[in-house]
Amino acid sequence: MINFKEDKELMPLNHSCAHVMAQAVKHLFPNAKFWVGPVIEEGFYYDMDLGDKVLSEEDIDAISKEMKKIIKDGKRIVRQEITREEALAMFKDDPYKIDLINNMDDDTNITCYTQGDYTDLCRGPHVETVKECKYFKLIKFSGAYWKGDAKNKMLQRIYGVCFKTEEDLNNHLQELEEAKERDHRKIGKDLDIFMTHDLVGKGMPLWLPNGAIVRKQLENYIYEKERKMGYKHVYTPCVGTVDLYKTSGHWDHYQENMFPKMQVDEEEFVLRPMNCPHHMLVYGNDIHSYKELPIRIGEFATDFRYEASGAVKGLERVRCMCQNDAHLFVRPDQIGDEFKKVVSLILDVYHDFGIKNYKFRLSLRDKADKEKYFDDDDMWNEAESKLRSVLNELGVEYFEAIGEAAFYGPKLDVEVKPAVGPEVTLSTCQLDFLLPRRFNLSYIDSNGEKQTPIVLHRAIFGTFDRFTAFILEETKGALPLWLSPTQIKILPVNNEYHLDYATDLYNKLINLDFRTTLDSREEKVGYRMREAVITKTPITLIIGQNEVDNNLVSYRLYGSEETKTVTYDEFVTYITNRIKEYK
Ligand code: TSB
Ligand code: ZN
Repeated sequence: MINFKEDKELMPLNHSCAHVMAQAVKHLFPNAKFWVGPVIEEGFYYDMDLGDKVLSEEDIDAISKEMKKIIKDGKRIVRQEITREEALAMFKDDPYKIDLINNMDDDTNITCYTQGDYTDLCRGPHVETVKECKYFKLIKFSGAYWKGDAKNKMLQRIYGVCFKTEEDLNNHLQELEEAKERDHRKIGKDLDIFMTHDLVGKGMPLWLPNGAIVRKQLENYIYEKERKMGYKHVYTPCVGTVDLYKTSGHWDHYQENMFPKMQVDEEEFVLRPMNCPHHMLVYGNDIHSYKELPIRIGEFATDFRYEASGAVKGLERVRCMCQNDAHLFVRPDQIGDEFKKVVSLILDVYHDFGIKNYKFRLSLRDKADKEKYFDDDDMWNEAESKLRSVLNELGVEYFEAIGEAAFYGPKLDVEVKPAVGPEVTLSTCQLDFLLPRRFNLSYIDSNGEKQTPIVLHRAIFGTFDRFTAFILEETKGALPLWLSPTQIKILPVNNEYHLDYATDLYNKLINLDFRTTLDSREEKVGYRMREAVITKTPITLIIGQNEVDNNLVSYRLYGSEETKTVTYDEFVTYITNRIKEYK
């Protein structure tokens, strides 16, 4: 997808188109007041105050029409430099623009751009005439709080895109349509993976039976891998006291991302946003010798985070999530090895899921920023060079992001691109030199002295929520056999002659733990087959006379028109192998 903000030609074009849109709005709603109309990665938008008016589809159509008129009229876009006083006078009726002007630095060169009867305060750049904005489309509209703050007035926001040619616009609209089809929110609904309900709350999805199967498979899968790597799994409560989070530092540094505290008797609790503090206490429950390290404490742990209401999105960004979390307690000489194991596990998992479109981002500190980063040059230098050398050793491609490290240490994130919206982080591995100190953790070294361990925070799936969203989009809902809620659907061609055999088959497959359903509705087999395709069932068994007479199984794979006929044993071997290979 194009990034409008970074495209040298599309950026000014979309900027001008935002002005044309504002002009059209002003023609239709003369009292409209305007806040900001920037170019963003996905095109442009403009936020405006239309009084009590809430926009409808019809309004958007009317605005589009008016824009076309303005564009046809073809006025030039004229730039003008003005003084602060002139600007304040020019926009005296628009409190939003006055707010912008008042917040500008004294030395700002204030400019405005005029086309016909419309002038906007703006830094530019713009195209020459509004004529160039011919190939545009208003994409969507929504409410948006002024300055993104829920305490402020809700403004109306309209999003759009603009291109240089009709062909580019049409291609883009088609891509958007395809992305919508691939959006996990649509697939999740179509396949009954999850639902949401106002009575439960924003960003709090409910996993339906089909989704619960997928999640359980993911849990079993990663649990096995982690256990083989020596992880010990725990269960800890999804609340902690305020004091716990004061000890960890989250109370001071992470509070804006947390749900507010609640009082129970004399204790003050918060819903936990992270599991690290609990795991620190688990480690501290015993005295440890250097020989025991690394100690790897894992948990499928529920966390709550206050995500902005405009940011929550399906399963991808939620307020109640379950992390595939672990904290690895290591000695300084074990950092490299342990980090390598985590990266190898990430690669291994991505390979099993066939995930190819991702980027590793190594987040390092900005040496000049002594405020943001915990001050220990030797520690940082050593840690960063260790992480780098492990990545090079593994031949992993990555990019470095200076100034993106956490306060407590460098980290490695895996970035992926969802069908709709900006990139998100899936896996993460974060080095931490501070938290073990805050909790006074120690191990006894070979000289009998107390030392402080170092912690690696890591989540391979990130959260089950986000990972499921991602995998639904990657597969367009056609999940691999081992993950699919229903693996096999059996269709007897004619119940009178084939149902007994089909039922027998069904019982045998269920006993072997294959997720099987029997569709013996009195509908034509073609109709039932089409439905199996719509629900993206990986394997459909078609049982007719030949199968009954010769004790055979005929099957069709999702996405294929071909029917294969084999013996029951051959069929079981085939699916068993496919599941083993995560195919
Ligand atoms: C890895 N303490 C560490 C942990 O030990 C931690 O919490 N790291 S995190 O903040 O980066 O979160 C871990 C992962 O959770 C992220 O990599 C991301 O994949 C996922 N995640 C974060 N916020 C959300 C959210 N709102 N919805 C869904 N998943 C999320
Ligand atoms: Zn953690």
